[in-house]
Amino acid sequence: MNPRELARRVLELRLWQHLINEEMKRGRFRIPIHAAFGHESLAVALSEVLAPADQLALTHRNMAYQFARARAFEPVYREYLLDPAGACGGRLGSMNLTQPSRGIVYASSILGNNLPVAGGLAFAHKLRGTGAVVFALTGDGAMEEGVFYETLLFARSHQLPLAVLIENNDHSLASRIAERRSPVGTAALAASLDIPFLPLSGNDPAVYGQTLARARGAAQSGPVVIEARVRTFCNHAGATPGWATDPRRISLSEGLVIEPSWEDPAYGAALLLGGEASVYIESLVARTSGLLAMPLEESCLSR
Ligand SMILES: Cc1ncc(C[n+]2csc(CCOP(=O)(O)OP(=O)(O)O)c2C)c(N)n1
Ligand SMILES: [Mg+2]
Repeated sequence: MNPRELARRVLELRLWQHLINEEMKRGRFRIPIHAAFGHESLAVALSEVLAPADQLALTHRNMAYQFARARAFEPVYREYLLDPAGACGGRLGSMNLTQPSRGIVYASSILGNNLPVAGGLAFAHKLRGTGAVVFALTGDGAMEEGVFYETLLFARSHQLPLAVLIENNDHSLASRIAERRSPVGTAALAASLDIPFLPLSGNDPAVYGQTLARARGAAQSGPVVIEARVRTFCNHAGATPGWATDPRRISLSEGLVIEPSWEDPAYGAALLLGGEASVYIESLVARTSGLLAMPLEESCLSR
């Protein structure tokens, strides 16, 4: 996919997350929802490299992947409203939302819980010889669960087609890694198990796509570990109902870009698209604004 199309997708995910966030701030949802502002380049790139039979096993912070796979705002939004017209009939909400026809077969709020499930799925693919790869997402907090190591060991022992993608945002709830544990050299840990390791940083979806395609290729003959440095722009959870101390500072009225730096995927995407960015976003807004409880402010389109 060409870089401009990738940039459009990144902005699409950013806009849709903003729309959900604005609705969250207005108390529209009865369930906790974790925004993933800052994870858009990863989600776009991973979605691009998935082959039709590949599968995704996600974490609690799965919004960017849901939108990337749905390629539409409404089914995910309606699911968050627990509307029967939602992506899963309004039965799964956010943290467990799956879209099996789009490869998302599992998502869990229990840290680390998706890893052995993904290992089992990969085992099934190996036994059946499907050629598919399972991608399991995890965080720098969730990788502290013992099952992270067990899954890698099991996957390596059986040479399973499993790609474990760590989204390292240096946060588990409000704690930084240095505050809560010793550092883990993920590359060295993977090497100790004879598992290939690939790092990601910089938020260029084209570069991410190339690396993830390499990871996918390698995973066809055994597990791989990928670690992405990511800045999550919403503290722990974004504007989650019931999270009393959430600052709820992110606002669509200040534009799609949260911070003019390469840590913000929308910054690079908007820069690449130039004047086309606002025209594209306007066309997306025209398709979604009728659904929302909130009025959309004109100002968000011009930034
Ligand atoms: C087994 C388990 N322990 C604790 C929690 C509570 N909890 C929810 S999210 C979270 C932090 C997760 O950090 P990380 O895996 O890095 O993901 P991030 O939120 O940073 O994307 C914790 C401790 C949980 N959901 N499951
Ligand atoms: Mg984290």
